[in-house]
Amino acid sequence: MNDPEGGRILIVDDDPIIIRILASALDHYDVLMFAKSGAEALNMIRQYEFDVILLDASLPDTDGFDVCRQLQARPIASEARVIFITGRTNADDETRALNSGAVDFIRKPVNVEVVQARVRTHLSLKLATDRLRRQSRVDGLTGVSNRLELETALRREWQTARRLQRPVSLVFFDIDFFKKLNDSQGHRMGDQHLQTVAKLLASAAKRGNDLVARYGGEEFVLLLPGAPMQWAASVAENLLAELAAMKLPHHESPYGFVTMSAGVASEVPTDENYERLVEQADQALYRAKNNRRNMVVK
Ligand code: GH3
Ligand code: MG
Ligand code: MG
Ligand code: MG
Repeated sequence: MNDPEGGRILIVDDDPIIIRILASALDHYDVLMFAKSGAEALNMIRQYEFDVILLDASLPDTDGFDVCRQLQARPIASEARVIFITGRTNADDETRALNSGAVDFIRKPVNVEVVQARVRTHLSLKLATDRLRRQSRVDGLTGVSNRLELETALRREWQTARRLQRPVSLVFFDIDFFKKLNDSQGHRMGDQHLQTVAKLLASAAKRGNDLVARYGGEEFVLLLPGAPMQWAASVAENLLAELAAMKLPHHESPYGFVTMSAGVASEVPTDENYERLVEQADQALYRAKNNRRNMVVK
């Protein structure tokens, strides 16, 4: 089995000899850091994201079990895989380690090849899980977020906005006469247009928590937390104008080129019901479609 690409590893041990042995066994990984106490380890874990943590059970200030339990309480750091390394011979320790959230347990004196093999296995699993999690949030064709990710983000931003009493805006976009575009230019060309539109919308998601998602076939959503209605509407107007200016040919459309319609909704949350915002944006889009299309309705 090959060593996986990447890998950020933290070694926690108060014994400098052990640190030296493990460091040279694992020096081919991207990031290798060391901590000599529980406090030092927790401090590093607060600052950096590790994939695998090799954790000594006996530390000067606390024990590894306690460090491991504290790790589980942190949402990000808890994803690091913890492997205990200990000189203790007590059989209960192995159970305690596994029950406190560790994935593996190695006894001292360490066999370097065993450490390498176990780190390799756990790191591969961790990186594969990360990859799958990333993929599960992204739309395969366009690379923007998928609907599931939009719903997660919207729920989170709705709560934040409710606490801060600021608006959340949502814009629904739908490409006009897309079925006719597919029929006349072929599905592959249709796919390319979807990618073009996704890229255009992504360019408008400028701030940290802005998000673009593909909501369905040729329907996209732009989530703009903290943006008032007028701001979201003008972002939408600009995007429609930019798409129209590309003049992507569409002979079955009365416009002669590819256009899209948009519906905007904005609200300062007063309750839990974020779905209302989705319905309002969707209804505004529907009005744009029943009007002349290639327009923004709010
Ligand atoms: P309107 O202006 O009212 O929005 O009309 P429309 O034709 O765009 O809307 P309609 O909902 O009738 O058609 C959407 C089309 O989008 C139908 C479907 O074949 C196409 N579509 C959905 N997903 C994909 C995809 O992944 N790739 C391609 N090429 N086409 C898709
Ligand atoms: Mg120790
Ligand atoms: Mg459409
Ligand atoms: Mg549609």
